[in-house]
Amino acid sequence: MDPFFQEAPQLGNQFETDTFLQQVMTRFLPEPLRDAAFRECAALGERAAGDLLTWARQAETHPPRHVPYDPWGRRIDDIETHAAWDRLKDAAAESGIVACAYERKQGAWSRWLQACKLYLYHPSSAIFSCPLAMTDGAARALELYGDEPEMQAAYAHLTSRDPSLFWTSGQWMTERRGGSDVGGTQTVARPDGNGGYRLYGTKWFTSATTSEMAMTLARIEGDPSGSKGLSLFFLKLRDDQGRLDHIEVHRLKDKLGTKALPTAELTLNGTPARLVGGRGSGVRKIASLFNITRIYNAVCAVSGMRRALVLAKDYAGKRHAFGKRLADHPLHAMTLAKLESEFRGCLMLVLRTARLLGKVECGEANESEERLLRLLTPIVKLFTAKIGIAVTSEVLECFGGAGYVEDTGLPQLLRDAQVLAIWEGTTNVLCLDVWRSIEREQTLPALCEAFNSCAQGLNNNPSADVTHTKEKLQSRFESYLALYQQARAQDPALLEANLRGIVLNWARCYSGILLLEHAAWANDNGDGSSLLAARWFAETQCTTAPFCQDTVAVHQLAEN
Ligand code: MFK
Repeated sequence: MDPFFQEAPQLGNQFETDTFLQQVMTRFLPEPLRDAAFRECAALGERAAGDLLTWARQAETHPPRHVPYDPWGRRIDDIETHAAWDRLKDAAAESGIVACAYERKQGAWSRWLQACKLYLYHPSSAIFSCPLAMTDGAARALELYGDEPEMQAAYAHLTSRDPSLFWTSGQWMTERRGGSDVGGTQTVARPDGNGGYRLYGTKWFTSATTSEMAMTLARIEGDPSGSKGLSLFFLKLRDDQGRLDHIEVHRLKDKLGTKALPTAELTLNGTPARLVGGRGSGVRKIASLFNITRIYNAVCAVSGMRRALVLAKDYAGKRHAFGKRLADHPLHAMTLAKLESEFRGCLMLVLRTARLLGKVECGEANESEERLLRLLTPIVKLFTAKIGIAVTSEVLECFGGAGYVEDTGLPQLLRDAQVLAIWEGTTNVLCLDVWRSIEREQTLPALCEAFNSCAQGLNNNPSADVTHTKEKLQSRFESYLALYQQARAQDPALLEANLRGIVLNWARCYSGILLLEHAAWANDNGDGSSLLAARWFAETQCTTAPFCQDTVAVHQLAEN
C-alpha cells in the first residue's frame, strides 16, 4: 500500500492571486496610475512567493545573536544577523517601500500605493517590516523637524532606493518603567559644549538594533518632568570605525515571535546625539513617528491575515477528509468565508487611513479629514491587531494538528500576529488616545461625518441586502455614539471602563460601511460575493459589547 502524505499549502504570485486587492485597486486608483501600480505590485507579489519568502524562512531559522566580547576580551556588542536578513533589507530598498511615500510620484495616492506594497512585502519579510516602519516614521519626523544638514543627510539615506545607501532607523521609546507612560522617561541629555548632547540612560526595547541610526527621547538636564520636558533626539549608532558609539548592549530579548528581528536592552553611556526640532515637547514630536508605525502595524495585520487565509484556502483545496476536499464541506467553507469577510473589512479601513495620510502629507486634506486621520490612526491599529490575532488563530485550527507544528511555519503566523496588539501602543493605551483626541481635538464629528457620508451614498441602492446591512450598521454606530455620550455625562471612570467596547464598535461600524460601499460597487460590476462578505462582516462583527454600569463591581471582579 502506498503511504499517504499530506500536500503542503503553496503560495502563488501574491498579487496575481489576490483578486480582492486587484478589485480594490481598480476601483480606487486613478486610471493614469493603475497600470504602473499593477505592474509594480505583480513584481512584488512574485517575489513574495519567491526569493523574499526563501530569505524570510532563512532569517527566521537563523535568529540574530549577540556577541558581547571579541575573543581577546574587548567589549564589542556585535549583533550577528543572517545574510538573508540583509537581503530583505536590500529588497525593501529596491522596491522603494519607504522611498515611494516621500518621492510622492503618485501625489496624494503615494501612501495608498505604499500600503499595497507593504501588504505584499510584509508576510514574506520575517518582520523586516518593523525596521521599515520605524525608518518611515523617522523619515517623517526628520522631514518635519530635521533642521540640520546631518539630519537631512540621514533623511536621504532613509528614503533611498539604493541598497548601498539605504539606512534603517530604530525608535527607542521604551524604558524599564514601561512602554506606555513615556512621559516618565529617565534618560538624561547633557550638552557636549559643541551644540550637541550626550545621552545617559537605559532603553528596554530597542528593535532593529542593527540600524544605522535611532530616534529617541531624553530629558535635557534641568528640564521639567513629564512629557513636555522631554526632547526628541537623533543619534547615529556607530562611530567612524563602525563600533557602537558609547552604547552597551545587555542582551537580545527572547521574544514569543518576531524571531529574526534583533530587539535589545541597551544603555546609552554618553552617546552623542542631536536635538531634533528644538527643546521640549518630545512626545508630541515623536508622535509624528509613532503615528506612521501604527499605520504600518495595521497594514501588517491585514497582510498577515491575508497570508494565513491564502494558506488555509490552498490547503482546503487539497486536503481530503470524510471523502471530500475540506473546501467542499459547507461548515469549513463557511468558516473560511467569514474569515475572508473579516479580513476584507479590515483592509478597507486600512486603505482608507492610508488615503487620508497621503492627503494630509500632500496638503490636500480638509480639516475634517485631518481630524479623521488623527482619530483613525489609533483605531485602525488597535482594531486590525485584535482581528489579526483572532483570524490567525482560527486559521491554525483550519490545519488541525499541522497548525500546531512549528516547522510547517504556521505557528509563526500566530506568534507574529500577537505582537501587533502590543508594540506601538496596547489596545487600552490606544483607546485612551482615541478618548484624548476626541476631548482635546474634537475628532469625533469627523468620524460621524465620514460614516454618514458613506451611508448616505448607499441610500438609493436598489439592493435590499445593501439597505438592510446599512441600517444595521447605522443603528449600531448611533447606539455606541449614544453610549459614549451617556457614560461621559455620568462619570469619566465609567466612560474609561467602557471605552474598549465603544471604540471597537465604532471601528466595526466604519469598516463595515466602507466594505458595504465597496460591495455595492462590486455588485454593480458583477461580483455578488462582495455583498455577502459585507453582510457577514456586519453580522459577525456587530455584536453587543457588555456595558459596565458599576465600576466598583468591575474592580472587584478584576482584583479578586
Ligand atoms: C514588531 C516587533 C516588536 C518587538 C517587540 C516590541 C514589544 C513592545 C515594545 C514596546 O514597548 S512598544 C511601546 C511603544 N510605546 C508607545 O507606542 C507609546 C504608548 N503610549 C502612548 O501612546 C501614550 O498615549 C503617550 C506616550 C503618547 C502619552 O503621552 P503623555 O505625554 O502622557 O500624553 P499627552 O500629554 O496627551 O501628550 C503629549 C503631547 O503629545 C500632546 O501635545 P502637546 O504637547 O502639543 O499638548 C499630545 O497632543 C501629543 N500626542 C500624544 N499622542 C499623540 C499626540 N499627537 C499626535 N498623535 C498622537 N497619537
